[in-house]
Amino acid sequence: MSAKMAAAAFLLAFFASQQLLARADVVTVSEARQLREEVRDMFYHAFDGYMQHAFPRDELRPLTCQGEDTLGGYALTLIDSLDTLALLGDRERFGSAVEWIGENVRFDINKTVSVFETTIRVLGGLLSAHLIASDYSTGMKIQNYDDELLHLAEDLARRMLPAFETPTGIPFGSVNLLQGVDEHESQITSTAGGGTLTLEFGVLSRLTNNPIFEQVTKNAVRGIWARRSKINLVGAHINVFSGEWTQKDAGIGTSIDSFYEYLLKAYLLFGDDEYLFMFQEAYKAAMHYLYHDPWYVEVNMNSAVTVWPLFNSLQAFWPGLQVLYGDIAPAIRTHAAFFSVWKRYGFTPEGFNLASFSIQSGQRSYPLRPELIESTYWLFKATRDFRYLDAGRDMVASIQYGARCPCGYCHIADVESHKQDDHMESFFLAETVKYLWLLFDLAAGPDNIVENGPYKYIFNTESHLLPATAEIALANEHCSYLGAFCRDGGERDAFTGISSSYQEANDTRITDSWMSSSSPSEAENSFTTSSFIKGFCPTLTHDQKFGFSYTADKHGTHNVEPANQHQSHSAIMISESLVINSAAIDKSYTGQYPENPHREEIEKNSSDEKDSQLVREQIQT
Ligand code: DMJ
Repeated sequence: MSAKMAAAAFLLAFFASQQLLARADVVTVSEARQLREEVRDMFYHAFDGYMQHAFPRDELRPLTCQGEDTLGGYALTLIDSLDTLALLGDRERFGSAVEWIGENVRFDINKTVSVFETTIRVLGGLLSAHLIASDYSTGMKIQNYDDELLHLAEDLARRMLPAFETPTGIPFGSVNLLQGVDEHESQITSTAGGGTLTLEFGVLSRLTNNPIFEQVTKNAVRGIWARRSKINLVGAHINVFSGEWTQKDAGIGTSIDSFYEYLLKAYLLFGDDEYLFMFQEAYKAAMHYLYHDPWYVEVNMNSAVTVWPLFNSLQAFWPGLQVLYGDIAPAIRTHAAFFSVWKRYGFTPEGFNLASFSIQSGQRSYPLRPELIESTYWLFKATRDFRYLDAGRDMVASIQYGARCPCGYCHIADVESHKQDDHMESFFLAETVKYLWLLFDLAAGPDNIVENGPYKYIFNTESHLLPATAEIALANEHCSYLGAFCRDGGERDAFTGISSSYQEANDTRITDSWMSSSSPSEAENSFTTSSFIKGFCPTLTHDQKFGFSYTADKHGTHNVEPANQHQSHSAIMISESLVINSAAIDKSYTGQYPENPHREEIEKNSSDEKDSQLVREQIQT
């Protein structure tokens, strides 16, 4: 079994690298311009289809040309499309959409909504559009705009605050916008659901001078992080009252993905190094226990035993995140592997089993997800390697050929038969098309506010643009685009604020020499560390961390205690038993892909009987 899986993984990786080596028909700059125009047309086919057939319902049913309410019934797709309209330079539609939303959208409605989805799509959409519409330097300022979207965003966030009233600080998954949390609301939420709120709520706090939004969401992240396992992994689902993990599979995809994303991005946007500290620890553990070059698997968060040898399509954002962190070499390899799955079917299925080398049963669909395109964009931005444009061209072709339908773009129900499904998630316009357009515009010009604009932009997980303005970010006090800027001494000025041009400041190009470094830690060693707080590249070692101490109580739970903010050395305390346990797991974990040869032994000693059962069932599947 193990040999078969290793052989399959090898073949797939080989297949992937061969495909990327075959560069016969490279996208030229003029073709990139054409592709950019084709993507613009894709946007309008879907956007106009939504406006004509579905607006003001939430989402479009693009096969039957109707609308459906999928979130709160407040024109979700229009809100999610706002900053894409601005990015495309469509002043007219952007202006009238902002005006309509300001006049018509209200959140005092008796609807129970997902805190996560409402935050990333609606709050994120409103805030990014507000920041564009209210600022001359974006080139899209709307005359007579009077902060209507900011007021709506604040009202919406206030209505979600009751969700955070839990003993752990981790919010309920859903909240009623009029009445607070329903009496029978589930106490179980996902890690991504509780840990992907900091960017939007943090921006809101900084724009309204009301710290409550930032506080509750940071508290939620601390609540999750404090319950990480002894080997620094988090599970997929947690009880927000008891703090017990109810689903202990750790991974970088489904139910967890954007928890990692927001740790790094909250640091990049706000300059709060507590997030960086958490990210570094979490990232290190993910690369140690989940990464089987070039794939990622899911493991039990306590024992590190592989439970799911599976690529799931949500994992595909990870190489993009690695670019932001500066860990480029593994990002390139993983992207190539993930793209090989796309090439095989024309789309990525929701799940692809790495053991059987086939689509995971019940996970055959492609609901127009952006993640692989997102990583393609970031890798092109970092490397300027035209193979990423080739990949983008392939993706456009697949979507045009397989997903275009009468009134928009359809989900693909089955990536083998390419049967279409009558749905178009709002993230198709917020993210999928946006990343494609950014990719080709970057190759063609570029001519957009992300690349040339007055600020660096951090993308929320729905791809909404959050600018690192002086009001939002602590300018010059942290290293934005951490890895991407830290490898080249010549570019260091870019993030200390002395950059010579905006374009340069937003440029994440890497030089060949960067490629030879396989991890940020290697690069870190070559920099002086003392000036971090003044704005040099972060090179924090554990000894330089301050702010929080992490201790384990007798249950193995990590408690977070505010430490003296002024102390200059770390206050990281790890109990002896914790060190011993981690070492034991480390030793037995050989990293052999995809099964741990000591699995049975670990399972026997593990108290997680139910998990072991799950492992067996899933491996048999
Ligand atoms: C989007 O809503 C966001 O990207 C989220 O982080 C994951 N799911 C979808 C896209 O796949």
